[in-house]
Amino acid sequence: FLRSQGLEYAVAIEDLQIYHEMDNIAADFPDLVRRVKIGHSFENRPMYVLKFSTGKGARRPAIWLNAGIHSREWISQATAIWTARKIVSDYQRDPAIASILEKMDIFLLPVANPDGYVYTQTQNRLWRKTRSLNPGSSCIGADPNRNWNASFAGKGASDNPCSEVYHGPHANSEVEVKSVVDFIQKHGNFKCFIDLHSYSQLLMYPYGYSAKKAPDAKELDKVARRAAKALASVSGTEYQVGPTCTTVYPASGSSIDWAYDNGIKFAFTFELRDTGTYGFLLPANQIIPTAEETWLGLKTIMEHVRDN
Ligand code: ING
Ligand code: ZN
Repeated sequence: FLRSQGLEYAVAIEDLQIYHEMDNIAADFPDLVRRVKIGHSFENRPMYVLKFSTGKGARRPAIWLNAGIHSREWISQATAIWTARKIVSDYQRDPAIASILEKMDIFLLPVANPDGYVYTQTQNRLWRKTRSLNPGSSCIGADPNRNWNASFAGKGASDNPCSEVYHGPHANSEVEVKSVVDFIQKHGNFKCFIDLHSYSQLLMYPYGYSAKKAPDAKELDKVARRAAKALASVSGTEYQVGPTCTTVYPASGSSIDWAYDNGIKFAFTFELRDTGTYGFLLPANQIIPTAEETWLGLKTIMEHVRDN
C-alpha cells in the first residue's frame, strides 16, 4: 500500500538490533521505563531514548546519558544498553537507583548516530561521522561532536568536509544533533549531561573549546575524581581526570560544552577503555567489565546530581 502511494521513503528504517533490546527492556518493565522517539537520522532511522521514570510530572529534573555519537566507538553503545538493563534489573535491590529516580528522570540515548553505526557494521568499521551529504564535495558526513552551538567552528574543528572533525555547514546542521538539542530545550529541566566515547580512559568536563576555566571547575573536578575512584575500585582501571581542552585536545562545538553553556552544570565526557592496545576494536570479553566499572562512575555522578 505504502509503495503504491509512493510513500516508501516515509517508512522508518529499523535495522538496528539494539532498538529491539530497548523495546524488550521497556516491555519487561513498563512501570519503570518507556521507549520514546525523539527524532530521526539523516537516512531516516528513528532516534530512540529510554526514559526511566518513577515519578509524576513531565519535566522533573533530568539526566541525559548520551552514547554512540561517534559510530566506531562501539563500547559506548554497548555500555549504554548494558546500563539500561542494569537500571531495571537492580532497581529493587540497589537503593541508590530508586533514590536517584525518586528525584529525577533518566533519559538514555544509546545510539546518537544511527546511520554511522549501521555503516560501521556493514561498510567501514572505523567510520566516525554522520552520513549526511555535503553539497559540492564527494566526502560524506560531519563530526557530530563538533556540530553543537558552543564556539561552533572554533578550535579543534575543521571546515573541510573530508576531515574527521568537520564541523558541518552550521551549528545543529546534523539532524541527529538537532533532535537532541530540541528535546533538551523543550524539556527545560536537565541538570546533567554525560557523553560516552572511547577510547583513552579519561573523565572530562568543560571546556574543550578553550582553555578558560569553567566557573564550576572545582566542583566538577571533585565529582569526576570521586567517580574515577569508584570506577577503578571494580578492576583497577585507571582514568585521568580534567577539562577536555588540556586533558585531551582543544575541540569546539562539543555536546558537553553546549550543555554546560546552556545551564546544565554537570556535564561530563567519559572516554572508555582502553588506552590504545585495541583502541576502537576493544575485544568482546572487555565489554561487560567496561560496562560494570563505568556503572559505578555513572552512579557516583548521578548521586551527586541528586544531592545538589
Ligand atoms: N574524543 C572526543 C572527540 O570528540 C572530546 C574528545 C570530548 C572532545 C569532549 C570534546 C569534548 O574528539 C573522541 N574519541 O571522540
Ligand atoms: Zn568520540
